[in-house]
Amino acid sequence: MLTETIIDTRNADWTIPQHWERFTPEEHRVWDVLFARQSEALKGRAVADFFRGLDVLRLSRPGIPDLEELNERLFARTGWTIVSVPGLVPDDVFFEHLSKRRFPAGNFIRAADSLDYIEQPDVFHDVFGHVPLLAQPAVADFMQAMGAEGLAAMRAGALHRLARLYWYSVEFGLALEQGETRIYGAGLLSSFGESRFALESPEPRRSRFDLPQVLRTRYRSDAFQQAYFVIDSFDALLRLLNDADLAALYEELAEAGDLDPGVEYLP
Ligand code: HBI
Ligand code: FE
Repeated sequence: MLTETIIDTRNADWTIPQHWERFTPEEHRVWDVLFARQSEALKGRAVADFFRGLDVLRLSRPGIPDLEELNERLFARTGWTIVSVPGLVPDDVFFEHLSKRRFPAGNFIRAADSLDYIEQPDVFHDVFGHVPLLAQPAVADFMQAMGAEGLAAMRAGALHRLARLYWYSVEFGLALEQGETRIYGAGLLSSFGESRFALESPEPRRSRFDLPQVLRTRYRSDAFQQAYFVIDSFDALLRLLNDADLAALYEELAEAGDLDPGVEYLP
């Protein structure tokens, strides 16, 4: 029998060194293919701020971004830093990072033969999907506030509600821009199929963003969404979170039932 000694080099906050030099040419190529395909797919679909932030990712070398170089640019814009983690981290660790303006990125990339399928957020989702908008000041502040609210929701036993807010904004949010609906959620920005589906399919429901409704709406993480919520602007979203008394809302909603994302809700 073979015995292996696994040396756990993880830090308490689950961060690990990126070891950029250890990515293979094949892994860098997967990033480049995804980057080119997705930048093209998002033309006319993503919010303007996404394209403004995308140059943060145009580094001196192609391939998976070297976080040291990326962080110099991102930090200069909004004070955010990307840290490497092995994959999904516990909720408290995740929110603690956000509350300190650090975004955890999975230190691996999907395989070349399954460009559209990932079980866990990889470096393409985390960096291509989240970083460009972290260069936008209102989103940068919103994400930090989500970190603090995540920790508070855990203490209040209401993490499922905060998770819905995160899901329907940060991951799958839509925004109105000059009368057109656009994508800003990272789950959409990094998905070839759902970036089209979210805007063009007649199937899903698209409602104006309403905080109590969002907090009550269930979601699926294993299929395209059946409901999307549309914000007016990032400033409006940030204001909404700053002005909300989430603890009071959680109490108020304790009696209200959950909503099915596939069913129209009439307030
Ligand atoms: N960990 N690496 C990583 N990335 C996430 O997006 C993430 C996580 N842990 C928990 C978590 N997300 C969820 O709690 C939030 O999406 C609500
Ligand atoms: Fe994400």
